[in-house]
Amino acid sequence: MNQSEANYDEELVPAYTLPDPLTFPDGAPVADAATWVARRRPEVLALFEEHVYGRSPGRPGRVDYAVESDVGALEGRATRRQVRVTFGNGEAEARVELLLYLPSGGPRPAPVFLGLNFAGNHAIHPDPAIRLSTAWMRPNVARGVQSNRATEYSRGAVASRWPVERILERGYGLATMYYGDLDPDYDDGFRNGVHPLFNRPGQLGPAADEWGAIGAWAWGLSRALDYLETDDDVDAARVAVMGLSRLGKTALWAGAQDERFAMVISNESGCGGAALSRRRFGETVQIINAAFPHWFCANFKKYDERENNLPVDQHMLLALVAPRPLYVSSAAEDLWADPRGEFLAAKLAEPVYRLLGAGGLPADDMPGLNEPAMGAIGYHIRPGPHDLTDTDWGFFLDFADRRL
Ligand code: GTR
Repeated sequence: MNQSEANYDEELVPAYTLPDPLTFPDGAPVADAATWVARRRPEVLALFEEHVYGRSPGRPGRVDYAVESDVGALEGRATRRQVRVTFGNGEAEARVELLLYLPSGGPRPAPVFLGLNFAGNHAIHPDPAIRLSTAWMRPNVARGVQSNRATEYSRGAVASRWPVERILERGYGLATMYYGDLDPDYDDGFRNGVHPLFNRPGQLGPAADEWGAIGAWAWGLSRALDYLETDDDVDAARVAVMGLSRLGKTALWAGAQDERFAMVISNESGCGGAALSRRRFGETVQIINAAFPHWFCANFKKYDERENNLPVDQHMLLALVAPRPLYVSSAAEDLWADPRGEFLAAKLAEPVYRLLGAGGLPADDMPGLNEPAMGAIGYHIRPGPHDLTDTDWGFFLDFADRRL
């Protein structure tokens, strides 16, 4: 099934009943905040681990940071740090490059946006000092990828998605890593990236309830936060984790698991991200598992064409972020990601936010284009196709000003 064959007709969305985040499997209600925190939240998190993303390990046995810092980057606007992070377990090793910009003359320690990128750190900005990634990349002529490797032509190729100067002017830092450093985005049985660091003796790949690629990318976001906690110029208690599309799914999963993230932003994360699976609008569980068999845990394939059997739906993933500020954004032409399903999931996370005394999403129906609603939960839909744009960032920055 391809994008043109999916359902985009609201009339053809099947009738469905969603599991209730505030009801235990035996029908008992989650009556108060303490019960959510102590019993229901861990239960819901475990359901997502077992059935959707797989369980992830903790920190590896050995982590080294090699830090190179320049206080005069971007014509004096920024301090640029490039951190080579090496993970090891005595046998296997994996290397990840973290790029961090902090605003010169801004508040210290600085709050930071953290997000994975699709095309290598060198592609987010033309800054010639950014190390050119040597990692495997998906083929992409427009981004100057040749034989699965970046070239000089790749520098700044996705700069439109990362308005670095604007983020710095608003007093925030930006930290990013190439997602392929953590796990190259193809179905190879998890022989590369960080997975092998955690194989038990004789284990060749993850069990059916163990992490896939999204699990590994989200794990990497937590490891980036581990580094940020060691950096005195970063306010690690004010890190917003964000991402676009598959990396938006990843940001949500990272924010759900790791409560150190102070804010979570999903940009057009769609199926397996912010969108309700049971709506079967645009991309479905079956479609995504067929196209990307390595993203979720193997158990998730049991729900191909059987969304109603899932013990969770994606509003419950969003509820795991509560009471921390959560922002969900959609694009009007990005029907594949089901904007209405993303809005509804954000709205349906609200009862958990309210139970925790955090407020909610101040919109009863989908707001108009470029009319964000911002409470403890924020949402916007902007015109245009699937992308991460200046408009999106403007709203993320406003939301962070209010809530981070
Ligand atoms: C698509 C996929 C989406 C989304 C997107 C992306 O092919 O179907 O779920 O993740 O890729 O990450 O760009």
